[in-house]
Amino acid sequence: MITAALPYANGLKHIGHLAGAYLPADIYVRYLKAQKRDVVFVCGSDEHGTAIPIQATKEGTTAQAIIDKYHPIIEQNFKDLGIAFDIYHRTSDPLHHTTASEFFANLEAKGDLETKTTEQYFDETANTFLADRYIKGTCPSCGNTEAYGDQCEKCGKTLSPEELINPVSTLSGKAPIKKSTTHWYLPLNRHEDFLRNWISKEHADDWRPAVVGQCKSWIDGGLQPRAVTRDLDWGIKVPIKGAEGKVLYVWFDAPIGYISATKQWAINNNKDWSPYWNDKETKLVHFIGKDNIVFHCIIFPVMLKLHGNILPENVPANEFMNLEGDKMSTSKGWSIEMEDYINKWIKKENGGEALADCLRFYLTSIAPESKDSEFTWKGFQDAVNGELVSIFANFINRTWVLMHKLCNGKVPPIHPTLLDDEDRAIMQAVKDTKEKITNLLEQYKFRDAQFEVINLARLGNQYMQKKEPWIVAKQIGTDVDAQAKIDNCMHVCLQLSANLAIFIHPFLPFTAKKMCHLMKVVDKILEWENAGEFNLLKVGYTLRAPELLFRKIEDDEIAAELAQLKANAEAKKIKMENTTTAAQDNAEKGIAPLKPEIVFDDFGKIDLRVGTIVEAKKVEKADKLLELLVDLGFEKRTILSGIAMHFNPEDIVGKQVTIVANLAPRKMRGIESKGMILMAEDANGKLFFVNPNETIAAGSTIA
Ligand code: B3M
Ligand code: ZN
Repeated sequence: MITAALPYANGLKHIGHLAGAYLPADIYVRYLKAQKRDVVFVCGSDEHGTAIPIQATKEGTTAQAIIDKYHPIIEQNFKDLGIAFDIYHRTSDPLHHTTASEFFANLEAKGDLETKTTEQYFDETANTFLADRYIKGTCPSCGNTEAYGDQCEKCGKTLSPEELINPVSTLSGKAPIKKSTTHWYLPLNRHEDFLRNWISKEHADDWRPAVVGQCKSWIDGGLQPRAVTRDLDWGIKVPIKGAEGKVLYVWFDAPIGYISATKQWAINNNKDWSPYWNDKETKLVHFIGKDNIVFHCIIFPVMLKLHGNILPENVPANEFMNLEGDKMSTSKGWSIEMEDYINKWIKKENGGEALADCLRFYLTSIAPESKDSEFTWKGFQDAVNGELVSIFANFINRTWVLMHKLCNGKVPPIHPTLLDDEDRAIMQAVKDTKEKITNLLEQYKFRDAQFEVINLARLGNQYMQKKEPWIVAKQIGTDVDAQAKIDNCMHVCLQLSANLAIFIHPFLPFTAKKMCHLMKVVDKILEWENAGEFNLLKVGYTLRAPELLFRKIEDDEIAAELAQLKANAEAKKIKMENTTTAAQDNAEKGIAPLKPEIVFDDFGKIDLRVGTIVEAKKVEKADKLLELLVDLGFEKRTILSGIAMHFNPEDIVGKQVTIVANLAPRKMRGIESKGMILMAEDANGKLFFVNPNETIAAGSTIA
């Protein structure tokens, strides 16, 4: 059961994401499948992050519209880069909502969760609690003034809103107040012994040191109950009576998305999903980036254990990949989006898939497996030209050209009496390489494993250079063994090529496919058990004419990419400066940000009338409320208004006001309020009635 982190479906994903989770997962899965192991590889969109509705508000659209836009784009981007999920699901799917709800209800019923009522930050202007990305402030760890309520993006620290210094609402820009609310918590503190044992003892040696280290320091820092519900309207409803208006915390529902995805895959393929999550023999591996470690190594495992599922056997999290000397960041324009690479490189030319493999190759060659690494366009060019073109493709191309020239395009026979040490050394090297690559892949060392494949091709070049079949060809007629020597050399080179196809396939699937085409074989040849064999291509079999596997990357292409990167970053910087200064200016002037656009019909539904206040009195035990009787011309209505702190009842009798006349009645303090009075509020919070500039008949319409 292989999972790759579910990307938030609110924007394009960059090649750092690709290198961090999806590419290594894909390599691993292709290798397992080549071994004919029973494996399911799931991924999909994470669609409940609070960043999504916030972005929707900013862009004047809906959260649903955002996820519906990005889900298919990201799915297609992965396909174009050869990432072959068995399913790309989404957490907005009803199957996921049911799966996550049931999961929660199960834990709740067993007493594995606890409820707590606490004071939490609340935005009075927006009338909402402020969790996660709805609140910003200064990071207590690194001083970044733009840290969010769930995480500081600068230093990576996981935060709670309470830890932020000078918190402000990201909705109104105002300082929040505290208000009491009840939530469900996952009491991680109850599971400290289990976690300590499982991580620091059982997995101390087979998990990456950085993963074990991060977990240990989390556990040592003291495990606290962690809230798994939120006061929000975007997400999966908490399936409990009395929890109206609350949803599951996105990090509670998202990992359950792996299970929902498996269920959907099973439905699509007529299989049973359950063994993949419940059978003790199943090996579960999560591929993620380092910012997701605690969720996959601490929180989700506790959930899985309580729910009776299997636990991950490994979580080979990667460090980060930087870009040209700086942190990769889409919002800063300092990144290479998968979409952009695909459009600029892959889609632009015939056989562009080879360029998908070029990217895969370079990313794996600098995979940040044990420390942060760095993508540079020059490095990309060097890796492609220096290794893929001059070593790997060169060996295959020379083999194909020569076998057509010297062996009539057919696999030549082998002449055993003429086999020498060099031939035997190559055969042994293939067997050794198989063992090395297998061991490395089993240990999630993709970078070293890929290096071994190139190394084997390098040996192939050296072998051919020593044998010089093109020189031997000149002795045909004088040396009776000349053709036999050529046959042996070309036979070895061809069987080596078939082995190279098997080895390169998990890393560069498009290339392996093209090699199958050149060899005129089906991809069954790529099965791992075939590796190490020297009879993969049958003697006498006709092979296709040579075709180049890769082209060179030119200097001007690299220069253009560098220029583009700088231009993107500059453009984003200017855009950000403009929007932040505008937003800051407004916030300083006390101007609230504009709400999302509505259509005329939305406005048309509201019935606004002029009314005259005929009676006014205080509501008992409610400091803020006045009970008003308002004449609307056709009737007199009771309306409660939160203006008691601003006006004396006796001063406002006779005043004209604007009423939302068709608002559904609401009961407050046992009194039914039928409608709402519109008020204007200035930056100091002073209230003003909104009324016609002259007295007019009560009941007059406003439109
Ligand atoms: N969406 C965070 C991320 O993309 C989150 C991963 C969920 S995995 C269950 O980094
Ligand atoms: Zn920080």
